[in-house]
Amino acid sequence: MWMQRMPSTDHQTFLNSMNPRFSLLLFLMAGLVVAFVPLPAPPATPQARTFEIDARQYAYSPSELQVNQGDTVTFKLISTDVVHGLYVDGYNVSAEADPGQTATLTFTADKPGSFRFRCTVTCGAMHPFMIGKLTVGTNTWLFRSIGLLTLAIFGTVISIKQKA
Ligand SMILES: [Cu+2]
Repeated sequence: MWMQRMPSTDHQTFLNSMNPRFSLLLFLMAGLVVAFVPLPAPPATPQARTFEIDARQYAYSPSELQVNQGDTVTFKLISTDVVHGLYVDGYNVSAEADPGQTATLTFTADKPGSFRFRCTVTCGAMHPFMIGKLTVGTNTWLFRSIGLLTLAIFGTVISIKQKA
């Protein structure tokens, strides 16, 4: 016997007709897209940023720096005791400052990610541990987390409706 199916007029009908496993898969995929699809351009306007970094045995101060992708970054490396260097992993740029002197290093932070910077001059026993971290990022994680949160709320609502 042929049953004529009523055209679905509201979301409730559409959602109820969806296989729960299929909709779960759909949401997982949407979540992955939101989390990992690269955005074409950094949302922040590039700026010129200067950091004064004190170098002494065996630490940089500050040792953790955060810039936005595209920024023109200048490090003023100030050695306060012995000769120290600073080399940024991934960017292959470096500077070396004599005691009491300042060395300047400028580069464009065009690659996103976390990069170690390290001393290039053997300045003493703990020299290998003289490292810092430069984070070149955008604000995309904020947008991505908002997207994921929205998806999670939708997913919860749908699964509740399907159980009802
Ligand atoms: Cu050193």
